[in-house]
Amino acid sequence: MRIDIITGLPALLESPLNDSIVKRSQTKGIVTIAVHDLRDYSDSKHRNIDDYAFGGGAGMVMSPEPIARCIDALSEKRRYDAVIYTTPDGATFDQKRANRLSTKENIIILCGHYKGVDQRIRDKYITSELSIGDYVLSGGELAAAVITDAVVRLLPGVLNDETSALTDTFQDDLLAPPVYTRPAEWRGMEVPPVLISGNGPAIEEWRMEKAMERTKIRRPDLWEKFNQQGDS
Ligand code: 6GU
Repeated sequence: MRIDIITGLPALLESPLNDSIVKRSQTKGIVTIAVHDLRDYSDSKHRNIDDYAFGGGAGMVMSPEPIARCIDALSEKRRYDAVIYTTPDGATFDQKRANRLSTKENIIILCGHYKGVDQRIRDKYITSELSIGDYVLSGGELAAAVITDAVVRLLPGVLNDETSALTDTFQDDLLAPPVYTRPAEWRGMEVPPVLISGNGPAIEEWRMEKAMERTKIRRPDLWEKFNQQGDS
């Protein structure tokens, strides 16, 4: 898979993409992530990428030309399956969307900034608009890093058995069960005995029970969805 991220603030993406699992999957050649500095596509002397909003009002708007140049240059090299724009007024990103995106070959993520991009860019280039939740960030870079991380860890070969995405919270509409590590007794608190029983099926049953209990209490919305699976 290839992910091209277009941003006015490339430094914000540096460490999230160059550490841990996302870094390792790039080293392994499973994904190529390229960050493009929008200022490199500016036609102005001061490398401006934004301008005043027509009609007035506070806040700058990202200019269309640098973005169009960047997307056009990329599109000459390969065909893109999706051109995503990160914006608080987009559809909420979730595990289902992560799963879907992980099957794409080439995607572009355009990071929104200031008051957003000129609407004509959204009309002409963008295939989907994504938000990572109902709160406002200073820019779309952190959202792009979140989306990239969630997608990359699903790619075949990125995770091993121990970190398998199959047991992730949300993958089956259930939260993950509690986990414990050594020591078995710590500051007077003990690990649930079943986990050190060696009884595989009993452990699985315990984990399922705890996952359901947690989901029911913490996320009644997910619990309802879980119970509707298999209905109809
Ligand atoms: Cl994608 N961008 C910004 N600026 N704020 C957000 C967001 C995106 N998702 C949630 N809040």
